[in-house]
Amino acid sequence: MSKSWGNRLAWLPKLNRPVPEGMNNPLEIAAFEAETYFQSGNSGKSVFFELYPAMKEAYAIRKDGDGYVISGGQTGVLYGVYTLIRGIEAGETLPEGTQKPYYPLRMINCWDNMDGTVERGYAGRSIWFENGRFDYDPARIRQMGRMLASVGINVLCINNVNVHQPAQHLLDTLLPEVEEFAAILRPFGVRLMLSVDFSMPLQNGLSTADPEDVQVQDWWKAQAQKIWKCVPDLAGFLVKADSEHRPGPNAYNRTHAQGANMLARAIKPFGGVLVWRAFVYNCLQDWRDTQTDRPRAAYDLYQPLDGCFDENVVLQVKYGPFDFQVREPVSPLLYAMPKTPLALEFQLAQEYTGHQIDLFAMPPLWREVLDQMGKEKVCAVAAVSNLGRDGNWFGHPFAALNLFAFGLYGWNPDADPQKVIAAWVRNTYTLPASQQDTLASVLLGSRKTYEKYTAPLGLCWMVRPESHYGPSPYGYEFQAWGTYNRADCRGVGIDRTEKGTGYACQYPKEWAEVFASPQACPDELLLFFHRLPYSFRMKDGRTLIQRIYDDHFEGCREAENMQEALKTLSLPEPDREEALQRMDQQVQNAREWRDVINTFFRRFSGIEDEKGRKIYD
Ligand code: GCW
Repeated sequence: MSKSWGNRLAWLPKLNRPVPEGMNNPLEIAAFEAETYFQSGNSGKSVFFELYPAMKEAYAIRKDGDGYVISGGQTGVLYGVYTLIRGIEAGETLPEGTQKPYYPLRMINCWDNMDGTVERGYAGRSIWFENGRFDYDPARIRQMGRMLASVGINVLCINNVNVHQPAQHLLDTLLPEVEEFAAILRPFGVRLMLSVDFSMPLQNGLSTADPEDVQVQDWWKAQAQKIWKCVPDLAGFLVKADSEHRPGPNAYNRTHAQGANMLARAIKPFGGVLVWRAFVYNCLQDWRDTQTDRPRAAYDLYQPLDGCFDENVVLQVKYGPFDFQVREPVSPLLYAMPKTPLALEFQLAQEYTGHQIDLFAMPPLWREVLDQMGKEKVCAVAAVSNLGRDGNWFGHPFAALNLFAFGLYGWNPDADPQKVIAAWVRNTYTLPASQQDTLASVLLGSRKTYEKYTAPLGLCWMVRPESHYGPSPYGYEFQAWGTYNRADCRGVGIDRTEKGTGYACQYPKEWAEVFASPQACPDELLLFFHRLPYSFRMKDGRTLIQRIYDDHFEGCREAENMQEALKTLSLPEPDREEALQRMDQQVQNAREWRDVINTFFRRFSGIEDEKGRKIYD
């Protein structure tokens, strides 16, 4: 647990007065924020508002003499104030013209359980659940609302997609408390969403949860009526069905479209959106089975259903076909569902990317994903939360960057990672310019560094099973999760081309061709698509094995360099101490990865490092 910052915001420390309890109007909050900011060191500026309710989340900012005029909808004006302050802090020019979010739904998915634990949470316990009930400090929830609004995030799903009891009661007996919680976030333009359990009718006296059963349909309709009566602006439901032992329509021989549409129809009269996750695969695979290939699963299941979903269903697809790995190709499903509204799912929680101990700034990864798939393929973005009860909200003070950046990408999916990272640094710390640049460049390179010292070239799944931190190259090899590298003395990787599992054929032709050829395939995805001998020649002339050794030595050296760079920064406490302490753990982790991976591959390949560096026996 990190030292407490009290209820400080994670960025924009100049907004140092908490929004008072009872201030429930976005315009009033906007005025309060402007006053707080312009009084603290930027005096003399006045900010006027022009309200155009029809503009909703949109806004425009113009200079007016010595001050500014912000015109927009209720929430738009609030967003406008935050954009103005962020822009001044970052030294950016004001955005010109009317600003609208590119994606109407910008969702944070919290995997919070009601016992207070957070699945894959690395920032402490849940901020709002404990002991099977709501338990929170309203002032902290208001601070969270501010943070979300300050980067334009508008939906918060508050409970784990793996719905564990008593979370079902969020939909019945706990509804008044859901509304109390919703009311705190409402003025900040944040609407709640709830994860629901598909089998809920079974726990409520029905003998089936079959989506084609009229009683089941009526039960959900009645439920929806009660729910929206209590929380009139609930954004909708999020569902994980038939995945990792969660119940779903399969049990009744129904398709995912039938399952999703039944729920969507129940909530449609209230404007609810049904977000249905596409993270479905066989998690009871036999490692001896080389035909079943987990990355194929989502496409095989959902692509034939394109066009079968109701209009208020959003199919939420993880960016890669596996599971938030450091490097995966973009999920082929994102190209294959033109008639279905899709949401792109990211994971801010660093489950596979360093547990908010190792630095992993995500914007470069998102940039690649959005560029490869085309931003218009989806109508919404979602991200698994990295928030927790820790004093600094994120465990690592720099992990705040990922939530900040996610919000900005929801508005502008063309954003440049370098600019977004620089903006976060400047919005968070007052440092000499050269130190700001140092921190920004450490963050910008952090994903590449992490990638170099962990699983090589798109191989995935070399983490320790269960915890997903630290190396275990054969840890997943004989397990049921469909996560194999099949390394042996002849080579490594799985052939996913036409001659192999055929996964590469799920892509549109231009990508299928690139991925099908080891010569054309980008180096960083080589071992995702191909099984290759250690002597394979890479584009730059190195052998595959030499590239693996080089990357691991380099990645670890880069982590050591990052540590040296961070030591030179005059960050405020407790951030400095926390960042350096975590950096120390990261360096140890990087050394462990380097040595384990290099030894693993040398043992199999029998090939020495050309440069004679230390590889253990
Ligand atoms: O990455 C996996 C995680 C599970 C998670 C699942 C999912 C919520 O290991 O903890 O469950 O993904 O996305 O549903």
